Amino acid sequence: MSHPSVEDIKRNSRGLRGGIVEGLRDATTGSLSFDDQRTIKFHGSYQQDDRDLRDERRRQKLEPAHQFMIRVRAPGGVFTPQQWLKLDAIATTYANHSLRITTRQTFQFHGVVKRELKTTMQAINASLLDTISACGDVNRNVLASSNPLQSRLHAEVHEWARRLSEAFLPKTRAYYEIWLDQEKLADSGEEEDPVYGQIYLPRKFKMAVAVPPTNDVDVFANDFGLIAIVDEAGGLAGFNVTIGGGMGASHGDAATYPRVANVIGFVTPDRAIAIASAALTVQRDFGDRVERKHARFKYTIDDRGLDFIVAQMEERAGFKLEPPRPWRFDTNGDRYGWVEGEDGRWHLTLRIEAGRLADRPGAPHLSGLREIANVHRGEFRLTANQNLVVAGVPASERERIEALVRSHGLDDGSRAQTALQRDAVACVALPTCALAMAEAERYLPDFTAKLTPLLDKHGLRDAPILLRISGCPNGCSRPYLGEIALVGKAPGRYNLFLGADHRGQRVNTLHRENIVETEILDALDPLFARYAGEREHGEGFGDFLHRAGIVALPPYPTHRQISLELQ
Ligand code: SRM
Ligand code: SF4
Repeated sequence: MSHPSVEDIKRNSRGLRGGIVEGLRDATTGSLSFDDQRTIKFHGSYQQDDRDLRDERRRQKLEPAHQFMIRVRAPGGVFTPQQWLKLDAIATTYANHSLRITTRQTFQFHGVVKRELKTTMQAINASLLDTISACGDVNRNVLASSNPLQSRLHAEVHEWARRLSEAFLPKTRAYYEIWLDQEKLADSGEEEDPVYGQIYLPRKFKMAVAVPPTNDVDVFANDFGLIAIVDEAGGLAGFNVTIGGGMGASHGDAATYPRVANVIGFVTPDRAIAIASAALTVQRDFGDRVERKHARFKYTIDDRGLDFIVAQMEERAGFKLEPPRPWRFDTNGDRYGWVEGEDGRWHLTLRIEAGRLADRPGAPHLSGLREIANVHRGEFRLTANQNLVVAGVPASERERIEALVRSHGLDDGSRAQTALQRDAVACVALPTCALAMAEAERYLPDFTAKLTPLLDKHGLRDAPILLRISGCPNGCSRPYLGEIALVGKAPGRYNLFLGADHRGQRVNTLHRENIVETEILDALDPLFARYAGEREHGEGFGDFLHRAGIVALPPYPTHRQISLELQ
């Protein structure tokens, strides 16, 4: 039986309701119907199954171990200690006893079974959070720089992430009816949605707000981005606008490729929402609604031409963009440890390996953060590098927080043996991700441990080389912005990419295809040796590989030009 297209499912879903209510009631299966598995994404949840158990259950002629992933909407990734405690309780009551910090500054729960899905959604709502639009063909969780050094600007920029998120929330009341039992209105299913209409966007749409000099949100990997420009008094003058970033690709399909965004101009803050709306609606109207692999804004821009898209945006916004203002990014990483903010409060950035918070032998991280949330009076900020900032700590409280960090082994960052280990990012992959071709999160500690002797051999223990691992080419850890990246091809086999910068402005290049761990280590060893011997002061590994002629810019359309413009 052939399934309806996602476009048809959206059109016939009565404002994203579909048959979810009935499907949740059906106790004969742990699964939802094909259509509802698509519709429920817009409510922030994915149906998955435990892939570690798949073969065994097949042998036993059981249906797969169906379970749901739930993703919270948290623009800019800020949570209160009270919210933290509630999310922690949800993780231990309904999910797999872990909280997963994502590369888009929010939490995912894994392992929620269908009969507890509604209760879990209600519990999330009771923590004054929701999951609306966390997945689906809509504007996704909006990123905001979490650099704690600039407290005043951070607060302002975080507010912009919230505004962008609110401005592009779907208008349907489906979420409230399905999950919170709110009454159906007379026009239920017929709500006017001036932004999304009935068929929403052709594909997901992502926005980020960055504050130079830190590109910790990888703004150039987003469909739409704002780069904060500071005025002479240190206030917000406005934003440079970026469009057309995206990471996803498919192995062996040259029509798909990662792309860094173009910087198209400058707007004052009062025009930011209008220009974001223009970008989103241009993509809504011109994006590909037939081939989902080709439906992201980056392809619309490359197919139609940047000038056409910008002209469309300016017409819809009702103004012309000003020329972009100068900016400079130094890094797309996080800065670990304590820093004092402008307001005299302290902020502690903790390295959380692959964003996974759980209680493991010798590392009771989930419990440790519960203890911290019990005494902390500031906020928690998640970073887009899957790390955590315990933010807004009065000087008098530092010692108490520090003691809890130490006693729960939460000082991963300072314990990491190499700078590479400390900054590495890996996507979830197995066992929950349906699309994973190889391990990522679970492989990260093993792989970085194998790299340590190599780095030591070449005196590179402290070299901040950026490693990113993804279990498949979709690129959820933004691997194409890694100086070294492994992209899963098959169990134990990866494509090795090299040569991004460490500022998120240049994508890397495929270096070796479909290789196993020993081949990866053998490929890196001589490159580390040359880097150690020939690098210039302050030169990053990726930059060195380009200067030494070891890698060239990738052949993707427009990429060369954008990369050169951003240098
Ligand atoms: Fe992603 C699909 C996990 C950030 C590109 N992503 C998925 C799914 C839902 C798999 C699926 O469709 O069945 C993964 C669920 C795994 C699991 O078990 O939890 C998944 N993506 C993640 C997270 C959790 C990775 C992580 O380790 O943190 C991130 C959640 C972000 C969030 O909170 O919203 C995550 N995904 C990203 C990013 C990075 C970013 O946005 O900055 C990208 C690349 C940027 C981009 O969108 O271009 C990304 N995910 C994808 C794609 C490829 C999209 C494309 O244009 O081709 C897919 C596949 C798809 O959509 O068909 C995908
Ligand atoms: Fe899954 Fe692939 Fe995304 Fe990793 S990159 S979480 S394997 S879809």
